[in-house]
Amino acid sequence: MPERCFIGLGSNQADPAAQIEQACDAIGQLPGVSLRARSSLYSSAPLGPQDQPSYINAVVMLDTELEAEALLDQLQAIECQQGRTRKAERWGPRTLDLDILLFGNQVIDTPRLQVPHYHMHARPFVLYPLAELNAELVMPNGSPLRDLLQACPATGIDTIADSARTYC
Ligand code: J1A
Repeated sequence: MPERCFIGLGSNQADPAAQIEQACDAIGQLPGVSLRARSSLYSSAPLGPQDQPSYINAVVMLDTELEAEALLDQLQAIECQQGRTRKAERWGPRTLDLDILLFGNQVIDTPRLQVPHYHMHARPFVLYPLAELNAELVMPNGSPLRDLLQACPATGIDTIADSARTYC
Protein backbone atom coordinates (compact mmCIF):
# COMPACT_ATOMS: atom_id res chain seq x y z
CA MET A 1 0.00 0.00 0.00
CA PRO A 2 1.37 3.42 -0.88
CA GLU A 3 1.93 5.90 1.95
CA ARG A 4 0.53 9.43 1.90
CA CYS A 5 3.36 11.81 2.53
CA PHE A 6 3.79 15.58 2.99
CA ILE A 7 7.00 17.37 1.97
CA GLY A 8 7.97 20.91 3.03
CA LEU A 9 9.80 23.02 0.45
CA GLY A 10 11.78 26.18 1.22
CA SER A 11 14.11 28.55 -0.62
CA ASN A 12 15.52 32.03 -0.16
CA GLN A 13 18.08 32.15 -2.98
CA ALA A 14 18.24 32.26 -6.75
CA ASP A 15 14.57 33.07 -7.53
CA PRO A 16 12.91 31.17 -4.67
CA ALA A 17 9.46 30.84 -6.29
CA ALA A 18 11.06 29.31 -9.40
CA GLN A 19 13.10 26.94 -7.18
CA ILE A 20 9.87 25.74 -5.54
CA GLU A 21 8.10 25.29 -8.91
CA GLN A 22 11.05 23.38 -10.34
CA ALA A 23 11.30 21.16 -7.26
CA CYS A 24 7.55 20.32 -7.48
CA ASP A 25 8.01 19.27 -11.10
CA ALA A 26 11.03 17.15 -10.16
CA ILE A 27 9.15 15.49 -7.27
CA GLY A 28 6.22 14.74 -9.62
CA GLN A 29 8.59 12.93 -11.97
CA LEU A 30 10.15 10.63 -9.37
CA PRO A 31 9.51 6.94 -10.03
CA GLY A 32 7.17 5.47 -7.42
CA VAL A 33 5.76 8.89 -6.53
CA SER A 34 2.31 10.30 -7.41
CA LEU A 35 2.04 14.01 -6.70
CA ARG A 36 -1.46 14.86 -5.46
CA ALA A 37 -1.49 18.56 -4.54
CA ARG A 38 0.61 21.59 -3.82
CA SER A 39 -0.25 24.35 -1.36
CA SER A 40 -0.04 28.05 -2.14
CA LEU A 41 3.35 29.66 -1.82
CA TYR A 42 4.02 31.53 1.44
CA SER A 43 6.55 34.26 2.15
CA SER A 44 8.14 34.81 5.59
CA ALA A 45 11.21 36.31 7.24
CA PRO A 46 14.14 33.93 7.76
CA LEU A 47 14.69 32.22 11.11
CA GLY A 48 18.01 33.26 12.63
CA PRO A 49 20.05 36.07 11.04
CA GLN A 50 17.80 38.65 9.37
CA ASP A 51 20.41 39.93 6.89
CA GLN A 52 19.25 37.47 4.21
CA PRO A 53 16.25 37.38 1.85
CA SER A 54 12.75 36.24 2.88
CA TYR A 55 11.89 32.59 2.33
CA ILE A 56 9.28 31.15 0.03
CA ASN A 57 7.73 27.96 1.45
CA ALA A 58 5.15 25.46 0.25
CA VAL A 59 4.02 21.92 1.07
CA VAL A 60 3.25 19.11 -1.38
CA MET A 61 1.11 16.03 -0.81
CA LEU A 62 2.07 12.81 -2.54
CA ASP A 63 1.49 9.06 -2.45
CA THR A 64 4.54 6.85 -2.69
CA GLU A 65 5.55 3.22 -2.94
CA LEU A 66 9.08 4.16 -1.80
CA GLU A 67 10.44 3.52 1.67
CA ALA A 68 11.01 6.73 3.62
CA GLU A 69 14.82 6.64 3.34
CA ALA A 70 14.62 5.94 -0.39
CA LEU A 71 12.36 8.98 -0.73
CA LEU A 72 14.90 11.03 1.27
CA ASP A 73 17.65 9.90 -1.17
CA GLN A 74 15.56 11.14 -4.09
CA LEU A 75 14.76 14.46 -2.40
CA GLN A 76 18.43 15.04 -1.55
CA ALA A 77 19.33 14.38 -5.20
CA ILE A 78 16.85 17.10 -6.22
CA GLU A 79 18.38 19.49 -3.64
CA CYS A 80 21.82 18.81 -5.11
CA GLN A 81 20.62 19.27 -8.70
CA GLN A 82 19.21 22.64 -7.73
CA GLY A 83 22.54 23.75 -6.35
CA ARG A 84 22.29 23.33 -2.62
CA THR A 85 25.72 23.20 -1.02
CA ARG A 86 25.56 20.72 1.84
CA LYS A 87 28.14 22.70 3.80
CA ALA A 88 25.92 25.80 3.93
CA GLU A 89 25.85 27.23 7.44
CA ARG A 90 22.87 26.15 9.50
CA TRP A 91 21.06 29.48 9.47
CA GLY A 92 22.50 30.79 6.20
CA PRO A 93 20.73 31.30 2.87
CA ARG A 94 19.48 28.15 1.08
CA THR A 95 18.73 27.47 -2.57
CA LEU A 96 16.36 24.58 -1.81
CA ASP A 97 15.39 22.65 1.30
CA LEU A 98 13.17 19.57 1.11
CA ASP A 99 11.89 18.15 4.40
CA ILE A 100 9.80 15.03 4.90
CA LEU A 101 7.13 16.31 7.29
CA LEU A 102 4.88 13.26 7.55
CA PHE A 103 5.17 9.77 6.06
CA GLY A 104 1.81 8.06 6.48
CA ASN A 105 1.33 7.43 10.16
CA GLN A 106 4.94 6.29 10.64
CA VAL A 107 7.21 7.49 13.42
CA ILE A 108 10.80 7.28 12.18
CA ASP A 109 13.92 8.00 14.21
CA THR A 110 17.14 6.97 12.47
CA PRO A 111 20.44 8.86 12.19
CA ARG A 112 19.35 10.23 8.79
CA LEU A 113 15.66 10.76 9.29
CA GLN A 114 13.25 11.92 11.95
CA VAL A 115 9.55 11.88 11.07
CA PRO A 116 7.32 13.66 11.96
CA HIS A 117 9.73 16.49 11.26
CA TYR A 118 11.12 17.69 14.60
CA HIS A 119 10.31 21.41 14.18
CA MET A 120 7.08 21.35 12.22
CA HIS A 121 4.75 21.82 15.19
CA ALA A 122 6.17 25.32 15.84
CA ARG A 123 6.61 26.68 12.31
CA PRO A 124 3.75 28.64 10.75
CA PHE A 125 5.34 28.38 7.28
CA VAL A 126 4.91 24.58 7.57
CA LEU A 127 1.60 24.26 9.45
CA TYR A 128 -0.50 26.71 7.40
CA PRO A 129 0.33 25.28 3.96
CA LEU A 130 -0.15 21.77 5.42
CA ALA A 131 -3.63 22.73 6.63
CA GLU A 132 -4.49 24.00 3.15
CA LEU A 133 -3.92 20.45 1.86
CA ASN A 134 -5.70 18.62 4.70
CA ALA A 135 -7.18 20.56 7.61
CA GLU A 136 -8.33 17.29 9.24
CA LEU A 137 -4.83 15.85 9.51
CA VAL A 138 -3.92 14.08 12.76
CA MET A 139 -0.27 13.57 13.79
CA PRO A 140 0.93 10.01 14.50
CA ASN A 141 0.84 10.83 18.25
CA GLY A 142 -2.87 11.68 18.00
CA SER A 143 -2.57 15.51 18.02
CA PRO A 144 -4.93 17.13 15.53
CA LEU A 145 -3.22 19.63 13.18
CA ARG A 146 -6.00 22.00 14.23
CA ASP A 147 -4.57 22.09 17.80
CA LEU A 148 -1.04 22.80 16.54
CA LEU A 149 -2.40 25.69 14.45
CA GLN A 150 -4.16 27.18 17.45
CA ALA A 151 -0.85 27.28 19.30
CA CYS A 152 0.98 28.79 16.31
CA PRO A 153 -0.34 32.16 15.13
CA ALA A 154 0.01 33.01 11.42
CA THR A 155 2.06 36.08 12.20
CA GLY A 156 4.75 37.04 9.74
CA ILE A 157 3.64 34.76 6.92
CA ASP A 158 1.99 36.04 3.75
CA THR A 159 0.20 33.90 1.19
CA ILE A 160 1.15 34.49 -2.39
CA ALA A 161 -2.41 34.31 -3.67
CA ASP A 162 -4.01 31.85 -6.06
CA SER A 163 -1.19 29.45 -6.48
CA ALA A 164 -2.45 26.18 -4.96
CA ARG A 165 -2.63 23.27 -7.42
CA THR A 166 -4.08 19.83 -7.62
CA TYR A 167 -2.70 17.07 -9.79
CA CYS A 168 -4.51 14.02 -11.12
C1 J1A B 1 19.87 16.66 7.49
N1 J1A B 1 16.91 14.84 8.29
O1 J1A B 1 18.64 16.45 8.13
S1 J1A B 1 19.22 19.11 6.07
C2 J1A B 1 19.72 15.84 6.23
N2 J1A B 1 15.09 14.26 9.37
O2 J1A B 1 20.95 15.46 5.70
C3 J1A B 1 18.85 14.64 6.68
N3 J1A B 1 12.34 14.60 8.14
O3 J1A B 1 19.58 13.44 6.81
C4 J1A B 1 18.35 15.07 8.04
N4 J1A B 1 13.46 15.45 6.27
O4 J1A B 1 11.99 27.40 5.31
C5 J1A B 1 16.42 14.32 9.42
N5 J1A B 1 15.84 15.63 6.20
C6 J1A B 1 14.74 14.76 8.15
N6 J1A B 1 15.87 21.27 6.63
C7 J1A B 1 13.48 14.93 7.52
C8 J1A B 1 14.62 15.80 5.64
N7 J1A B 1 13.01 30.58 7.54
C9 J1A B 1 15.89 15.12 7.46
N8 J1A B 1 10.97 31.59 6.95
C10 J1A B 1 20.10 18.18 7.35
N9 J1A B 1 11.49 29.47 6.12
C11 J1A B 1 17.46 18.83 6.17
N10 J1A B 1 14.39 27.32 6.62
C12 J1A B 1 16.85 19.19 7.51
N11 J1A B 1 15.03 29.52 8.13
C13 J1A B 1 16.62 20.68 7.74
C14 J1A B 1 16.52 21.08 5.35
C15 J1A B 1 16.73 19.59 5.03
C16 J1A B 1 15.33 22.63 6.86
C17 J1A B 1 16.46 26.19 7.20
C18 J1A B 1 11.84 30.55 6.88
C19 J1A B 1 12.31 28.37 6.01
C20 J1A B 1 15.54 27.36 7.29
C21 J1A B 1 15.88 28.47 8.07
C22 J1A B 1 13.86 29.49 7.46
C23 J1A B 1 13.55 28.37 6.70
C24 J1A B 1 16.36 23.75 7.02
N12 J1A B 1 15.68 25.00 7.09
